[in-house]
Amino acid sequence: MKDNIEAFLDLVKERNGHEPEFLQAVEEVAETVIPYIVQHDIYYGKNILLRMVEPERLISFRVSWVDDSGEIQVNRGYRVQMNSAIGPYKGGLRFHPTVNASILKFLAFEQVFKNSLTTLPMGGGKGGSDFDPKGKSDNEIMRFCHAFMSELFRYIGPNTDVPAGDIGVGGREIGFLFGMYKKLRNEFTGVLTGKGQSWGGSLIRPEATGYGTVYFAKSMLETKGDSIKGKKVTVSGSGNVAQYAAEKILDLGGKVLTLSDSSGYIYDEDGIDRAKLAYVMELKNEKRGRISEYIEAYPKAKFVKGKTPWEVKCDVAMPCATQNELNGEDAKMLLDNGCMCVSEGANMPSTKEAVHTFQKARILYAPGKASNAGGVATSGLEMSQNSLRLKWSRKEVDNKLKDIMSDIHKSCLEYGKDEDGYIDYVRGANIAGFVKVADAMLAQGIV
Ligand code: NDP
Ligand code: 2IT
Repeated sequence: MKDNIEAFLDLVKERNGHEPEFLQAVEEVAETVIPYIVQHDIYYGKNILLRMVEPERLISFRVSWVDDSGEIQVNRGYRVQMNSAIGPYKGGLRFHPTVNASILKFLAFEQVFKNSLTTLPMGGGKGGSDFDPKGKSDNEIMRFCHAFMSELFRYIGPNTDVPAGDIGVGGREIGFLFGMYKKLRNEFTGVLTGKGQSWGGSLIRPEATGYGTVYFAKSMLETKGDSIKGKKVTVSGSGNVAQYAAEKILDLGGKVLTLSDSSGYIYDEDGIDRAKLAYVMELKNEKRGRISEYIEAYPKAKFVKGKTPWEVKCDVAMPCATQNELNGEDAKMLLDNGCMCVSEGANMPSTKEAVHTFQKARILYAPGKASNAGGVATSGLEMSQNSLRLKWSRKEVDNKLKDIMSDIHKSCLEYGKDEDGYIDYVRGANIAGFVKVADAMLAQGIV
């Protein structure tokens, strides 16, 4: 078995050796899915995984725009169309200076499995740009988004590829992107998700990733007869996912101790309650400030510069910022401090060492492709509403989101339960996600 996995990874490394994040994501899938393929004749010998690691299409393009001082800026735009076996490509756009082909290929690869898990008919894709939105005026953001879409529009469409938000892309950016797409195509379609409520957006989409991550943690805790109530939770990030994870933790009676951004974390021993969370939402979403400003409003809390929240004692940890933000040392600290559950809101926030540390300690650990799938699932619900030309109520969407997260949890149990009862959510999510896509690929032949 080891030989099979190594031979496969050697081949992937030969072709993508300069893409560490992509290789990390592929390795995790290969380690769990290849043993399953070897045991199942219908998948064996068909090079299905080798086909899945090669994007169906990778588009890279120039984005030129003019900043407020009249200077011409040039950024690089991308869209990775990874797999369309079970539906149109679907996945977010990330605007962050670190964006490159490796990061977007890892995200697109994860997205294929995640979207398959949602039970909805969506293929996988991801895109974005190395554009840095920090410190840009609204007008600069608009000009960049318009320039970006003036090229991307050729490759997407409501039945082809439906982008959405990710780091650095929220409601404001989706509005500008949609506006340019509509103008160029002269069509009002559901080509993007995360739209505003008055022009085709779904209720609960902004909340969905964070809520879903907490619903998933709830399902995990229930396998131990436990709940979120009374739990001390450390959350990283302070963007879209972190904010709504915090809100749902409060709804379910948990205590939120931390939030962070790329400068450091804040620790509020008394808990970040609803009023404090409302302050954070305004600070981050309206004023576009830094999390360190929290201590000006709440001086009893402390700001720890340049560090991540994993040194704070907690029962449950929810990394909701970015990839590889929680390493092996952090995992050990969490375990030493009694952490019993990790539900990932971000994509691949735990390094390989951290994942193995959690699994060895047999705590409840869910990989992002399972626990953060609520965001894209609700994007799928937005697409359905757009096709039907109607709008479901908040309650309807939230109930569907809850059902989907519970179905994802069941799929993980189906493929990830060990004989001694331990649930390997990584194996469960990878195999369940793989089977649906692989079956569709087999049915459609070698294309
Ligand atoms: P936002 O842009 O709203 O927020 C990102 C947060 O993460 C900010 O607090 C940001 O801090 C922090 N962050 C970003 N890069 C780094 C870094 N290199 N080191 C430390 N902190 C960092 O993005 P989202 O909340 O939407 O996304 C967060 C994570 O969740 C990402 O991994 C994304 O892929 C994933 N995700 C998002 C979904 C969605 O629907 N939006 C769905 C599923 C997953 P700063 O302001 O300092 O950059
Ligand atoms: O990583 C993700 O799942 C997202 N950024 C959301 C993608 C989407 O299409 O809603």
